[in-house]
Amino acid sequence: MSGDMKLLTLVVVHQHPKVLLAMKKRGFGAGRWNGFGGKVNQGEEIEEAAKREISEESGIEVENLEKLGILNFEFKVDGKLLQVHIFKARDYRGEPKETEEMNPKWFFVDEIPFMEMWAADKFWIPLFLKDRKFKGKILFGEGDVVLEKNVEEVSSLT
Ligand code: 6OG
Repeated sequence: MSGDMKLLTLVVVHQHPKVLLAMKKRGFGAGRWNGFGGKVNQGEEIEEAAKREISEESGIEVENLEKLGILNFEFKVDGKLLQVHIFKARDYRGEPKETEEMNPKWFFVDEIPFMEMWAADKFWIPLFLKDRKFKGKILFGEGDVVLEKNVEEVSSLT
């Protein structure tokens, strides 16, 4: 992994036929619906970070996470590199509540608001919904448009 690649987590709760997304109210990706997540801290396990972030951002606790994807995002404008580890949660404890960072909402899987989400989401969410594992790389340009994409199903993420 390159030196300045940031490691991030993303958790989507999937209770078919619905998924739990949240409107990001501030910071990176504000104004878009997304799962919950954030930066992995120094010395922290990735899965541990994912559980911590969903708890901080929504008030719910998740125990069993299934890692389904690893995506590398590159931003042409500033050279930023992100590696996002994507997890599915099927069950949780507590009730999702609005926090300073996120406002949660359930969506039917056929009503996912892709127009108000990161532009690459439509390439991996269909795999996610089918419990398929995937890896990929996406290059974003000005205005966060997708310039290049390569997302593929894999048999194992390791
Ligand atoms: P904080 O910087 O707020 O965490 N994230 C992305 N999610 C999607 N769906 N697409 C992207 O394409 C993303 N880039 C980052 C990872 C940022 C949160 O946003 C996610 C984290 O959950 C570029 O701590």
